[in-house]
Amino acid sequence: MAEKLQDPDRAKALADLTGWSEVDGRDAISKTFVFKNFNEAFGWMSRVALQAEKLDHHPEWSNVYKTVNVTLATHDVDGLSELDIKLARFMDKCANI
Ligand code: H2B
Repeated sequence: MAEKLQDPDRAKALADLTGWSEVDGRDAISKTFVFKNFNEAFGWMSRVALQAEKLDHHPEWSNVYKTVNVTLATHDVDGLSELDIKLARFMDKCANI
């Protein structure tokens, strides 16, 4: 079972991420990824989906053409856990950020 991240670990983990924002009114983080085209966006989503299954940790996301809006939170703990940080890092790595 994932554990909810608490400060100072939470603050440190968020400070190490690039381009992720805290969501208003909710213990979650979000980021908008913009790719060159739909193929790039959907290819990235496919790679992330496989990793999400492996981690048993799934993003909230939506896609319009080359843009993917992502929110990460751990529903089981109603907040952020290390799994969200792992998945955020994987998403950034796959998007070459
Ligand atoms: N994804 C996310 N983002 N949060 C969760 O708490 C979560 C999940 N729980 N994927 C997993 C699945 C859980 O429901 C299964 C039973 O392990």
